[in-house]
Amino acid sequence: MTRTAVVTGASRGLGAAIARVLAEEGFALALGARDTAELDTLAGTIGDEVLVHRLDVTDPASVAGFRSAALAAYGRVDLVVANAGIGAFGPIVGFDPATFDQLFAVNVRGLWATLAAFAADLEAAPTRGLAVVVSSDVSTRVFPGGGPYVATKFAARALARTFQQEHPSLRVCELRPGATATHFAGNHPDRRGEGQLRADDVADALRVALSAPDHVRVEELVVRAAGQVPDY
Ligand code: NJP
Repeated sequence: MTRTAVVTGASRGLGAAIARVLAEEGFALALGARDTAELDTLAGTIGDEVLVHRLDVTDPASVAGFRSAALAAYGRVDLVVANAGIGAFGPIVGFDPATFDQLFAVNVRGLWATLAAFAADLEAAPTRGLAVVVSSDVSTRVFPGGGPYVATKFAARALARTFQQEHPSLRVCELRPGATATHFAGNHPDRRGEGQLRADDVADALRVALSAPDHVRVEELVVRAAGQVPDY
């Protein structure tokens, strides 16, 4: 039977690139994001077994609806890619409170809601369930102007690791991209600097975790552009 993957934040950027890799690897897909027009366009280019569903990870009912749609279509979930995320940067003093709340609503509460919604399905999967948490290379380091965003990614790492401890039969992989040319934080994929990855570079790295046999857990993948000055 075909393995099934769900991807949050699949309408563009890393989520869309990961969806393409998963389709190549033979997964049936359920793709979620708020922009269903972009999802439809993507689905039309990557294969036949692709379900698209409007998803806002900040809304528990929306996450539940996404799960129901995936299960109705495929009856199983082998892989969850919790990728939906937003970025905003600025010093702690003067940071906009509404933006602060939105960062945590999407990057932390949305991640929690996604993992919680699909935990039992991953445990019931015929293969050893895999949860991929897209955090960041800044899930273990800080920099001035990164405060609130970086805090969400430290939190994402904490949730990923706790989820692994609470579900030892599953495999949790924290995917930690460095700067990547996407629409993230008002950037544009066409403006890729030397210190930036392509979304495809990050998605390709995930193949290591996807191809690992059931008894192997790839816990963490950190991917940075060779042109990025290392800052550990
Ligand atoms: O960004 P972008 P990336 N509910 O803006 C979706 C992390 N990361 O691909 O809802 C559901 O091109 C949005 O869809 P839509 C980053 O923190 C990146 O770079 O239609 N989905 C879109 O598909 C994030 O966790 C860099 O607007 C929601 C997607 O999220 C992940 O990579 C570096 C949503 C964002 O696509 C993907 O970001 C790094 C919601 N409420 C970590 N809100 C980097 N690019 O440099 C947004 O270290 N989305």
